[in-house]
Amino acid sequence: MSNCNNCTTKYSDYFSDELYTWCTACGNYGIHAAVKRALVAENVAPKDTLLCFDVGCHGNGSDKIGGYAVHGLHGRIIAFASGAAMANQNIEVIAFGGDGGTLSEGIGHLVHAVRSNYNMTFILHNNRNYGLTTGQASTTTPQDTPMHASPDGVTATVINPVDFVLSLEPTFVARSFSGYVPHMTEVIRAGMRHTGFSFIEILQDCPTYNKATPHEWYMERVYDVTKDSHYDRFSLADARRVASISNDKIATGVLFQNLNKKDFLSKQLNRKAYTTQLVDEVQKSSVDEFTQAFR
Ligand SMILES: Cc1ncc(C[n+]2csc(CCOP(=O)(O)OP(=O)(O)O)c2C)c(N)n1
Repeated sequence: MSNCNNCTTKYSDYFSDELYTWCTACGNYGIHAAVKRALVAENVAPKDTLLCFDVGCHGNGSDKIGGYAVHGLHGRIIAFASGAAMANQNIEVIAFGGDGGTLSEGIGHLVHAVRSNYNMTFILHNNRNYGLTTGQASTTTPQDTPMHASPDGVTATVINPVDFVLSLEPTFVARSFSGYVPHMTEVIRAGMRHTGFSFIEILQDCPTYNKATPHEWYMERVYDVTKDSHYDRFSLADARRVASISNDKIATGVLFQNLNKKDFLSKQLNRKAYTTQLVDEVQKSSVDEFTQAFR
């Protein structure tokens, strides 16, 4: 599985003994497998990884994978993860969020993380609904689809996450499908290798609540646009042209990359002289001592 010569990280290093609670055929299983494969292929040991989960069905996977993990507040995981990535650039920070939490409650964090170009990878689990709270419409639910709490459908317009992020001058935008583990793995690896904010949308199966666009619907439409030799992933115009999710075709792959824009920390002139990480510079004290004051 790994393609480096001196790899020491094994797939089993990311195993967990916890019981999965996701529905049968949930896309989260495939996404977890791809994340583990990507970490192993990039030879990142669990001790060097921080996996940051938002609240949602996907977030309930936080203890189903080895390594350091954080389960944050709904919609706020990008804020936490970007801070962690800046505090210690020696760790691989990957954050996960649902379309509900990321594109409603937390949309401001997404906007500013893209603009700031924090050096981290963000994986959007786009199952086109609020899954954990039993299938309410999110910003990516197709218009007029009957959902829990909106049986007549919602009339608000839909956000296309890739199109939206492309409007913010991003440095890395990719898309994949939860039914295709090897493809997700390669896209996630590319995102991990990119310096800056890597935005990856995974179109995620939700057999329980997303009846409008089931597994077969995606299977018939997804294709890797980057296999086309005319496609230029450094062209914003090319990416915007293929961003839409039509009833016909859905482009996947690394859709856009800008290698010329520096990440947030590299642009901080006041950090130029430092050889240490931010985390080395804070005064360490016991949390116990701090909480004593409130007991
Ligand atoms: C600030 C806040 N708002 C709402 C909730 C309730 N809540 C918890 S999980 C959830 C649904 C999450 O949906 P999504 O982010 O799409 O993730 P999924 O469950 O589909 O993976 C909601 C609304 C909450 N915990 N905190």
